[in-house]
Amino acid sequence: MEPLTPPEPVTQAAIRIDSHLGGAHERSLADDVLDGLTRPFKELPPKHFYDARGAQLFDQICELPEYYPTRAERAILEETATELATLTGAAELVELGSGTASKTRVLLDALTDAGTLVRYVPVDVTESMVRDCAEELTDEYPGLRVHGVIGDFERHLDRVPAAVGPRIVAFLGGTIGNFPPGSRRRVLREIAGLLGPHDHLLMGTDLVKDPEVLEAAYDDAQGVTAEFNRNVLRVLNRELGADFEPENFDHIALFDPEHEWIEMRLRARSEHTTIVRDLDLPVHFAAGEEMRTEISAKFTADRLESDLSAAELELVRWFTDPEELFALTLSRAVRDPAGASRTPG
Ligand code: AVJ
Repeated sequence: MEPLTPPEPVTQAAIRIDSHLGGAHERSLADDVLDGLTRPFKELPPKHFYDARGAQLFDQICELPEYYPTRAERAILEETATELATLTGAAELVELGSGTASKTRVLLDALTDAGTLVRYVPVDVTESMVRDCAEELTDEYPGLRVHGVIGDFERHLDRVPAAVGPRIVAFLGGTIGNFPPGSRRRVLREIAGLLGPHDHLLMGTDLVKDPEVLEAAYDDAQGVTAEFNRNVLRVLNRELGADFEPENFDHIALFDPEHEWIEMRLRARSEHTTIVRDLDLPVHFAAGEEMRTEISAKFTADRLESDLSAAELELVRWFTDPEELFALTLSRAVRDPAGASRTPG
């Protein structure tokens, strides 16, 4: 029998989960559909790919031979985790878009070995992912506290709890590339707002390379990415009572060399009109009409540094894999950005 311990002044459960979705999230899907499908060039934002099936398909994508980013990023993390733990002394890892947290363990291991780890804060829109990984990680890392935030990192970053010590905010996988340049800088500025003077941002970004390699990564031979792309139509059918026939759309992935991003589109095979019942919205497609479903920006070191500095972030370290496919960067908030040059000594 365990002896009874006296009650602590504050009891600290290992897991706490806050949910900020519900009604507001559904509205954002409806708003995005209304806004995106009534334009001359139709467009849907990529965040709506990730229902349970979409999240599963994305996990399958990460295992595909053509999809190198996940493997490259993991290799860099494995190579640098010990150094990251030393550089940051982090007590806390906040992970934006945590998903299944599979790469997270590499960092949690290094922070455990360094003896600094106290808490993990996963932030993700997929509720089941946050709950499952909280259970698994508190089992795997005795003494670890998990404070999950179910929410959208474009809207709920202010719900991230106050830091318990030096913090790493991890934004892995290259997801920052989903934002076009203007909103990318806005998102980075908001993330910078999570960083105190002892904190760091650890961000993964895919790099510009041979267009054939890029396009293959987004148009795999097995057709998993095509299914992932069409899945967004299934989400609209279920959530908004639309009547899309996903098989009536072809998957397209193209590298745009001017913008340096991959574009995914769905191309209507024939002329038709879909009704989005919950919005009373008829949507007409011409034969061959294309709808943009994702951009995935590819970076150069220069472009990344200028995006970071626009968000008042400065690069501390740049890590890449031997083939320079992918980059992992550690940065911190610029201290006193306005008055820095006037401060003596
Ligand atoms: C999760 C946004 C990083 O852009 O590579 C994978 C999503 N789309 N295959 C990416 C994705 C098609 C992925 N991110």
